[in-house]
Amino acid sequence: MSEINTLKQKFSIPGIVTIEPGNGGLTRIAVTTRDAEAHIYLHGAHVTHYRPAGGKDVLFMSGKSLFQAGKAIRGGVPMIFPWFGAKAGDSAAPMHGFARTSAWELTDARQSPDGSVSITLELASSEATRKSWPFEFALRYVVTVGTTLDLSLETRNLSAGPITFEEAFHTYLTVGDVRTARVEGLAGRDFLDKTDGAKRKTQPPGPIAITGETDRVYLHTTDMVSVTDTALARRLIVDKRGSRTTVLWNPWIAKAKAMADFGDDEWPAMVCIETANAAEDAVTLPPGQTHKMAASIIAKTGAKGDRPGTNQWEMSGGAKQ
Ligand code: TA6
Repeated sequence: MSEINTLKQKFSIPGIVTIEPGNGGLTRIAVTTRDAEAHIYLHGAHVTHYRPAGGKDVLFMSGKSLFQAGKAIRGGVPMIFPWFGAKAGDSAAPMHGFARTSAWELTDARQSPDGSVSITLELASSEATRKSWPFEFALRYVVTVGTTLDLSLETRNLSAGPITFEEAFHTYLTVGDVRTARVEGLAGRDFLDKTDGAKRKTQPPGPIAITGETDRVYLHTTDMVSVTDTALARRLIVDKRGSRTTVLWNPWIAKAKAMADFGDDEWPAMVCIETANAAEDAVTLPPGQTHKMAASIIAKTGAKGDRPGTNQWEMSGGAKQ
């Protein structure tokens, strides 16, 4: 029996969750609830689509993305682990780690009483991962599809000693026009400016306008970030827990042209707000311990939205990691 049929038998929920061949024939989980729909590929545990009921697509997907083994999908929410960007001291290692090009295992699909659907995918260390990262680990990624898109990644250290890793939900948000969008929630934070030799700078007060290639790693920030998109008359909010880094990226014109899997004219339609632990915020985890990073992606149409620069989990009384 095919992989898809086996998975369908075990995990499908009639009318809510199905498993199907997606782009490039890659196995895709399709979730449809009264509140939203989403697509998640086993390849890279990659969320490629999330649309709240009655709303517009929240995640940007490049029309030129590849869908093939060994290649990252361009758009949606690439899963970045265990290093961010280039691997220090190993130019042959894949950018952004191996998690986004690995085959993850679907291990659970369930609907909650509130109607949201949680999909669990797992990835464990293997001969393949040890080649570039000689440590034992287990990842558990829970994607919850409802009125918000909630992502939760647990990393368990199965090694005899501590492990140090970087991680990110490299989230591509759809905007009507990045040139008129404004990003809030990062004022006063230090960042590494990757368009300027990774120089350390401090974000001035006020909303951020994107006026050129922008590639900034904001450090030691646990705050919610919002993108006010006047072109689509909505605010997209990325709230988070267990993350101390936020990355802001738009390739702009030249970089867009330089990416074969990204349309030359696609850069105005996206901005990445990445929930991460990277650079100085890399995580060091003792043996046997587990670290959790979570994000909540919220689309508010026309509303004033939440006050940026705070953490909704805290405001709702949730524990802060
Ligand atoms: O998160 C921003 C960034 O690190 C940029 O420097 C750019 O490289 C982007 O990620 C995309 O990386 P990728 O390997 O997916 O082409």
